[in-house]
Amino acid sequence: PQHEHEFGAVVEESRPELAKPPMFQVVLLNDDYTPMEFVVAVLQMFFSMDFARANQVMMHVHTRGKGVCGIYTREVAETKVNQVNEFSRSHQHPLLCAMEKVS
Ligand code: TYC
Repeated sequence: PQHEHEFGAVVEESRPELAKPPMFQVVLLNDDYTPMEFVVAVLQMFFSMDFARANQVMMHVHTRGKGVCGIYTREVAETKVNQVNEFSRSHQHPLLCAMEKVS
């Protein structure tokens, strides 16, 4: 709560945290056609990964079928999914990005 100090300053005290928002994993799915270099570029551009990390995650998806790109609140996750899928479609690649609620 806010408190007015005796000299007029408004002091913000700490207050209990609100309930934690639901979190969502953004995942990439493997397919047989999207070039590996394109997936690596997507991970660097939309998920701020360096080249080495992007290659690790791409190879995880390639060998395991699916991989986590990041964990975000609902709106951020939705935006990432839409941006990645629109970008992939605009380059005629079938790469699929999706979101999954955590726990
Ligand atoms: N399997 C693809 C290939 O061999 C590469 C790939 C990796 C595609 C990850 C999608 O999410 C993906 N060219």
